Amino acid sequence: MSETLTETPVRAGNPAAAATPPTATEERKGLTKKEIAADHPTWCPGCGDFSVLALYFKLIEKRKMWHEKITTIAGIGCSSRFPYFVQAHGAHYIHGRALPFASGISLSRPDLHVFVFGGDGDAFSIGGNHFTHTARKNIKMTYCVMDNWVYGLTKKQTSPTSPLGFKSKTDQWGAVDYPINPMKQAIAAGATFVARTTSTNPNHVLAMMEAAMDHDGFSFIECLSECVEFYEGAFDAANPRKGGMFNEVPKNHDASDELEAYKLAGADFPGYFGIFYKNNKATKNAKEAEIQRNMMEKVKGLKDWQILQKNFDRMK
Ligand SMILES: Cc1ncc(C[n+]2csc(CCOP(=O)(O)OP(=O)(O)O)c2C)c(N)n1
Ligand code: SF4
Ligand SMILES: [Mg+2]
Repeated sequence: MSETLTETPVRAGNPAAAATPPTATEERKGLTKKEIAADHPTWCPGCGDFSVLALYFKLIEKRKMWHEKITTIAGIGCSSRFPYFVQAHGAHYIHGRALPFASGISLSRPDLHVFVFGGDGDAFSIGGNHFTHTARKNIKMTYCVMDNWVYGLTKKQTSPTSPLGFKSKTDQWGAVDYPINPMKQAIAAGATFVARTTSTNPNHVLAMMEAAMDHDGFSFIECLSECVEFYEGAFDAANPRKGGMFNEVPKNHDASDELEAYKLAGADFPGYFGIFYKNNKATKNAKEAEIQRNMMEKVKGLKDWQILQKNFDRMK
């Protein structure tokens, strides 16, 4: 993201303002972790979500971002409490509806980067359709799904990523529904950046967040984040400290190859970690900005009321 150091006022929907280069001579410093941390997180001790939050702070500090250039959006769930803990603009929105809310911000504020955090239930159950459409429209934002394979906030129901046989309050005899594969889902839906990481590998989480933020389009990260309360040990097989394996995406993987990415996504758990897929397609943001530029050209020199009148005259 090259605009993080600009102080140029940007009017909503004014693409010309967004193109203004950053003021490199600016003396204002970026935020420190201390400045960006709000309330103490209310998560259970040991929850994987702590690590994701700490790395988000690190990202903000490392990339020298300012309050007005960050916005943190979430739906509902333990993971979706995220924006409460960030001392910047953000919203804890409706369950499953974080993406449409974030889309509005992204499309009207090209000068900032929108981050969305949430859970597997929020993303793939109630928010499943929003996920598909935001991905296919390639709306610029970073969506980090903190996948714990369970509904944590509501105390252990089966989620769309819970594996077969998982015993929960909604499946007392073990889950019978086939789980979705978030990586396959994201690739198939048209996300232009698809990565996978795990909260137990901080350097890797930070690297994925940075790469996602720098991507001009809809960037999706599946971040395994253990719910120590309702699904303890779910990701041990992906954690070398617990005897598991952390396999990075092979060095020779061609991330521009959709089919290859899909194959990687099909590997048995713990699978691979890294960038599976990356494609530089035009964003909806860019397309809408162009439409707006053309429109502004057509009405050049006219006052607002004259433009309005022209529209009403045309509708007659
Ligand atoms: C419309 C609506 N339906 C259901 C709920 C109840 N509810 C709150 S969070 C949640 C699931 C959370 O699971 P997930 O998104 O995986 O987040 P986690 O708590 O695991 O981080 C549900 C079903 C709600 N708040 N709103
Ligand atoms: S219930 Fe699970 S997901 Fe929620 S805060 Fe506790 S450990 Fe984390
Ligand atoms: Mg969950």
